[in-house]
Amino acid sequence: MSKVSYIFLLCLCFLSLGLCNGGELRKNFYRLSCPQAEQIVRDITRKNVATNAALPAKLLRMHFHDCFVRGCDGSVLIDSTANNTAAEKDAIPNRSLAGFDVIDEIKTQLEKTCPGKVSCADIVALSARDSVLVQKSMWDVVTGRRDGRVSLFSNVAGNLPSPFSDFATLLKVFSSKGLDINDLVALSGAHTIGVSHCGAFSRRLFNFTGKGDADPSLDPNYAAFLKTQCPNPANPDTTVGLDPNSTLTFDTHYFTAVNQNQGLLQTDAALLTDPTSARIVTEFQSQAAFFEQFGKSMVKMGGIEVLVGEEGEIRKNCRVVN
Ligand code: HEM
Ligand SMILES: *[C@@H]1O[C@H](CO)[C@@H](O)[C@H](O)[C@H]1NC(C)=O
Ligand SMILES: *[C@@H]1O[C@H](CO)[C@@H](O)[C@H](O)[C@H]1NC(C)=O
Ligand SMILES: *[C@@H]1O[C@H](CO)[C@@H](O)[C@H](O)[C@H]1NC(C)=O
Ligand SMILES: CC(=O)N[C@H]1CO[C@H](CO)[C@@H](O)[C@@H]1O
Repeated sequence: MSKVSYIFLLCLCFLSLGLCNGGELRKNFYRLSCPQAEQIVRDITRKNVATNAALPAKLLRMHFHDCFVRGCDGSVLIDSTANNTAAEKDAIPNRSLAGFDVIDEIKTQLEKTCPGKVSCADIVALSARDSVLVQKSMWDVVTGRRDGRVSLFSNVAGNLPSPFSDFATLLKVFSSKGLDINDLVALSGAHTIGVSHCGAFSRRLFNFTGKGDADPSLDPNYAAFLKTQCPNPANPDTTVGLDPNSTLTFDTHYFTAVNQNQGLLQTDAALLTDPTSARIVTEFQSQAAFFEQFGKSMVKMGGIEVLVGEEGEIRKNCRVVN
């Protein structure tokens, strides 16, 4: 590369601000300060997954929510207090987040082993990776994130995409985080595990276009099945698998389902409404293609607007700022 184009790229990098912050993270950040850190996270995560098969979906989604709101700074973990009665956690899209107890268990052990060294934001990033059980780790988590001191309900709207977004909106939200169309489709593939409450999609089932019908882009048999699970009005506690026939396995089945008009959320279905995105959905029916891009996209997502160096703090308790 010529010197000029190198400098140009460097400038581009600084200009795009938050988008390049992930570059300051590195592999094995805790090699000297807490050599056991990654092993402790992995052991406690795996121990909990062994008795709770629903946990990987919770931890993966927690990392997504953390990164999209104020960057991957652990702000999603902070509890509301008398002084800040509306932390991120209490915003509506967060309602069904879970797994906070596992993060606490990991943090407690890390504070015993190497006090004040390992950030909550890194714990979230590592445990998201370690919870997803495939033959081998799908990506290397770079570490060195610092914890934020702010968590606000009011930061959630606009940063986390709503499940009713159309394709253009999804792409816009992802672009604003430095993520492209490949990242959008690959990361949506996280919906190959986990569940959704009826409220996130039931409007697709009843009177969708005002003619008493279901969303015409939804497979009619699947819509009929969903109506049996989520009658109108639905029980607010009922959940349905995001990937109809394989909720617990991290595989490519989500893309098969989306391609057969069995994407559960409007945003899953929306991936077929753009030709490029639709082509990528088809490509990701290959496991090698999906896993490779998912790993890359998770690393990119894990670098969104991170705090590094002397920024932020290392929280002692992930639920409260020091
Ligand atoms: C593309 C935009 C996205 C939208 C609109 C979206 C929306 C949703 C909604 C509404 C639910 C159901 C929540 C509930 O009712 O309990 C959900 C679940 C989930 N999301 Fe997403 N999501 C998106 C992207 C992502 C990304 C990027 C990831 C992770 C990389 C992710 C991981 C998950 C997981 C694993 C679940 C299942 C959670 C569980 O089983 O408790 N999602 N998502
Ligand atoms: C709440 O805010 C007040 C005034 O800023 C401060 O004096 C007090 O220590 C805070 N309480 C907590 C629990 O942070
Ligand atoms: C369906 O939507 C239309 C248009 O908004 C409305 O006039 C009609 O009353 C709705 N039907 C039902 C059963 O809610
Ligand atoms: C899921 O299973 C049902 C019943 O076996 C089948 O009709 C449906 O097509 C399957 N969906 C997908 C996406 O494979
Ligand atoms: C507004 C809202 O539903 N907030 C919920 C967010 O999640 C926490 C923890 O699960 C609930 O206690 C809140 O009620």
